[in-house]
Amino acid sequence: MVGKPLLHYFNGRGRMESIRWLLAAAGVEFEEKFMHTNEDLEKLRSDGVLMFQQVPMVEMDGMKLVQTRAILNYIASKYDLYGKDMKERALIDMYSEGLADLNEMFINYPYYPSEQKEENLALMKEKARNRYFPAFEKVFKSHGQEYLVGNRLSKADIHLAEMVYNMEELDSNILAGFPLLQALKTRVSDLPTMKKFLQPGSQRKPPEDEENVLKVKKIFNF
Ligand SMILES: N[C@@H](CCC(=O)N[C@@H](CS)C(=O)NCC(=O)O)C(=O)O
Repeated sequence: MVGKPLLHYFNGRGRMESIRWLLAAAGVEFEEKFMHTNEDLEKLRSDGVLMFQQVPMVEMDGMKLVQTRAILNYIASKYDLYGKDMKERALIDMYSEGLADLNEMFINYPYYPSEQKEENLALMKEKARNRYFPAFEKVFKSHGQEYLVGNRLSKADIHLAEMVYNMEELDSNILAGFPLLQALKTRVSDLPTMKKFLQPGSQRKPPEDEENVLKVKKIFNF
């Protein structure tokens, strides 16, 4: 029997969180091995299992996968969350990359010094409200379907739902004026696999707090 995917990262959201969401959506159970210290990271490096000396790393199907997007694409291909043809895949990639740009801001902002943190927070909310959310609302409006591409669930829907959750944590009113994004959020949250993942105390990580930020800074020496 093939074992569960094993996720190597720190015990926080960061770049691994989208991987957790996608595995959950696919109904795949996974295990996690957390790095708590810089020694834990150095141990992985000296074991030679991190191709570019970086995490996330996911052990899956006999591979030791690195590079977040490569990992996401593998999971999406394997669990049929990547469209039915090249054109659908191109759209899914386009939407996912837009969300990855916003996610990059989301991942990084907790680690800035407080003044810059406030600036980045404001910029990120502005971009969500005025650039990314209107673009996705327009996609739904244009085709009137339940999911972004091909009228069936894809990785792009999962990344979008994750981002909606993230942004709502920062501004509970951010979905005002985006009824179709609200509907997507509900649809994804109601998937049986996501219900389990999203319930309190499940594998969804809490927001990065100051204590975790300090721990992460120590792990990566910055
Ligand atoms: N492009 C890579 C970036 C990975 C990355 O920057 N990982 C950070 C932790 S979130 C890391 O390992 N930093 C240590 C380093 O770069 O030496 C990906 O998407 O996986």
